Amino acid sequence: MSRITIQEHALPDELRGSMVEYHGDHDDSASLQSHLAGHGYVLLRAALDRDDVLQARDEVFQRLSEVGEIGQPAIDGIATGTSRRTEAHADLHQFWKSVSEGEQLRRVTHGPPIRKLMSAVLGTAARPHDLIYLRPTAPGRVTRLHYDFPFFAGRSRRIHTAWVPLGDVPISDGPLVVVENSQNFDDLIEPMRNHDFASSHSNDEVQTAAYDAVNVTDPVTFCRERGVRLLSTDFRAGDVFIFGGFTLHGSLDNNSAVGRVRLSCDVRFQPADDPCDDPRYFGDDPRGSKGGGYGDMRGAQPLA
Ligand SMILES: O=C(O)CCC(=O)C(=O)O
Repeated sequence: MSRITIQEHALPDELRGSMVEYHGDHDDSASLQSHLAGHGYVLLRAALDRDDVLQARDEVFQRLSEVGEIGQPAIDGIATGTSRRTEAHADLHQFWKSVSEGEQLRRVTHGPPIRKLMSAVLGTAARPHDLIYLRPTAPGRVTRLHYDFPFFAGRSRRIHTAWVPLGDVPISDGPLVVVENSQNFDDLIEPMRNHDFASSHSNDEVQTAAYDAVNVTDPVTFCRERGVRLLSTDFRAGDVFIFGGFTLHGSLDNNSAVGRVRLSCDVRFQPADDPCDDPRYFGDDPRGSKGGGYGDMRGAQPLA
């Protein structure tokens, strides 16, 4: 069995916990919101059609296979350790945009089932951002802990993330992780809540607010100091994990013993009635937080 690590620190058993599954009605807004408020997240099993999700996985990995990064059968997602992406595509921005806008992928991330689910969570008609973050995470890679609020605070303050595993993502492959009870860390949350990100959201400012305070030490020490655990689970294709801007999260390290790339997508939803004119997240070619849109994302860089 693979070692469980986060940012290359072994995760001791006593700091490991399982995310609490939501077993209620997926249409019951009050029940979903109460779970969200209590835990800081909602984990829904089999909320999306598994075959749809696997088709999206296949679509993405076929594109990465065409540039030599993923072996065949592509749907297995095994990294080759090589890449012809830069030779094959002069414009990495356009390449990544086209992968992120694949038809099967968008059916999962923007189709009726997830909209219905997110509308129930928000208690009002929900609208997804046009910009999505598709994350093929090769073995050895990780997402550091951060809060999302600084990125998305602006025109809407009710943005929630739907994190969608595109395939089964066991613990060994470095799925999403959340810090238990982090929705109540007022010392970290209040400065973010009180900051005026609507009028100033330069990338530096946002990155600093999202990452710096929680990464002064490593995640294991951070959790020990606060007396909390890191929560994750073995995700399956069809699951959806939902959280707001004040839940501290990142990923475990991808320690897949077979070299499998962890594939997931994070999609932001907000009330449809809130302004949707933020050029970072809406439009034909959204600029993203850093300004370079899809080309700025980690996924735009070759896997090897
Ligand atoms: O998938 C990951 O590695 C991180 C996802 C994330 O940070 C997010 O959904 O906000």
